[in-house]
Amino acid sequence: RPVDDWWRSAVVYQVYPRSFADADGNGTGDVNGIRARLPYLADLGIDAIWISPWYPSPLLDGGYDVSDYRDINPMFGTLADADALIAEAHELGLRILIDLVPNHCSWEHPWFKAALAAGKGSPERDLFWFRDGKGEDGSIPPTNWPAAFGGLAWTRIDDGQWYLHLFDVSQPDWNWDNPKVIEEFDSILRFWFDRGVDGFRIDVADSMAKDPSLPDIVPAADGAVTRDKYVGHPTYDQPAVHKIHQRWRRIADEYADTPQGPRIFVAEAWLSPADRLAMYVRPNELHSAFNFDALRCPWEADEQREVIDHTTENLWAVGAPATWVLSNHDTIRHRTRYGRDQKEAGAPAGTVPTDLELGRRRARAAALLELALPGGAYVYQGDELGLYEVEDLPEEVLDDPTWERSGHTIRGRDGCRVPIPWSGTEPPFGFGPGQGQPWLPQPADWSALTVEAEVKDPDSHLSLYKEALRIRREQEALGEGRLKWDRNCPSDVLSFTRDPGFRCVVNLGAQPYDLPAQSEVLLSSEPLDDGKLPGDTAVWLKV
Ligand code: TEU
Repeated sequence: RPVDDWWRSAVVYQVYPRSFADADGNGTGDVNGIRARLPYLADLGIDAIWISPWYPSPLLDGGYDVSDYRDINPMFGTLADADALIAEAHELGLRILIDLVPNHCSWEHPWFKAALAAGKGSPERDLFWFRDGKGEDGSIPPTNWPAAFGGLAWTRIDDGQWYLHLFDVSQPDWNWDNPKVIEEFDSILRFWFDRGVDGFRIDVADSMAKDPSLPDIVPAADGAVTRDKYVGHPTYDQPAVHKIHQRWRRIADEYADTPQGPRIFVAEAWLSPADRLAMYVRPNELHSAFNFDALRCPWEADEQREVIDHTTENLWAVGAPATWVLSNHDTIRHRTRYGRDQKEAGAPAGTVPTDLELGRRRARAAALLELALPGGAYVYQGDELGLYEVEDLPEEVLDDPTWERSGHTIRGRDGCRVPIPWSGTEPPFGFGPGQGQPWLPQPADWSALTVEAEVKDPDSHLSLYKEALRIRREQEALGEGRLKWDRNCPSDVLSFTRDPGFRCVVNLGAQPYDLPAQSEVLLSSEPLDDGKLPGDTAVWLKV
């Protein structure tokens, strides 16, 4: 594969630094913890690591509330540690992507503090969205926009003005119509590119531009004001957002001829249908974008096929690769989703029953499907171990702002952020040195899901991932390219070939399926039964 195109078919491993590995024993993961585990990641067979925000932050939204874009959170380490991590990863052949959070910062960012102090109409306030309220006393918020974690997207301050925060009250939105904001982010990109990072994952890449006339959101038929991203929405997918991405692409391209090769972007934008998402990955914009339609798709053959076709058609039309993702730090882990009634797969933690054994089988099959599809793929830390969503965390440890802002009714995203079990038979499972407990408690039965336990077991989730990634590197057919569906299979079976000489068959139903005779099995997610593919099982064949 041409090295310049590595990102078109890369398997990228997402590290959530708080929960990955704790070198200094304070109960929170850190940069040196990641460094110590780089050999594990290289051995797993991934191409790159994406590290969720590691910047100074009060961690009111897990670090997506950044107070300094050019440093490392002291809880996680130092800039020198980050430099060492980048260098050591590169030596092992692993590329490093970091997280850029351009829609908002933390209320502890010095520019926001200065804006609060500077007062109405000041240039400092113009870096954010400060507005007077409506009504005689200005007590009616400027618009009806809801915030992501509950409540309104506007908060009133002492002098009577309101500021905009599409997410938490602690995350004021930057005003991207202000040239100083634009220049600041140019400089932040260069700061990290110059330190050697290979690219950025762009947080809420569809939201930076707002309709400056600040219209209300159009309520749904029942009058509810939701976060649905309809066409023409005042804060999502505004045409002006593309100008920002085009500008960043030019900056990344300035680095294309350095010995390190191209620097890239992956967009996080919960946008569908796929033709709207495709706008973000046109040749002069971002390189790739997570496909969340696949993440949201139930374990159902027709729907899976439709998402795959729709995604690839739209992305290929603009020359971009597909980028598959099954889980991340915001969603119910897919082992759990697939173990639920598929009509309620994405329901909040603790609200619907889950069959974890069924989820385990399907998650293994889904891994083989994802890694056989054309394009690149993301693996969220712990998915390679078959971790499930921890749905019964004690209320007193819940940390996600969703819990607080929903008035303690929605448990939020902590259940997919529980620290990784590395070794041993009881918590903290080698997450940190000694017996100190991590910031979120791990379930006792994760003793069977530690890296140490799974490395030894050829039938473990980890062994399946390693073998799949090994074969993926070896098979010319995998990675970028096209797929061809096999017609005439039962409706519950997805079967496709990739040239040269590769077939993937996934049985999403319950009835065993007769595999084509004389095919050589490269890998299967469960043992085959006399030439038959059992239900909820995937197989890779050489043809
Ligand atoms: O998430 C963006 C986002 O839109 C999510 O809130 C999404 O709607 C939701 O999680 C779907 O379940 C990003 C980060 O990934 C998330 O962790 C941050 O909280 C958010 O941005 C704000 O920075």
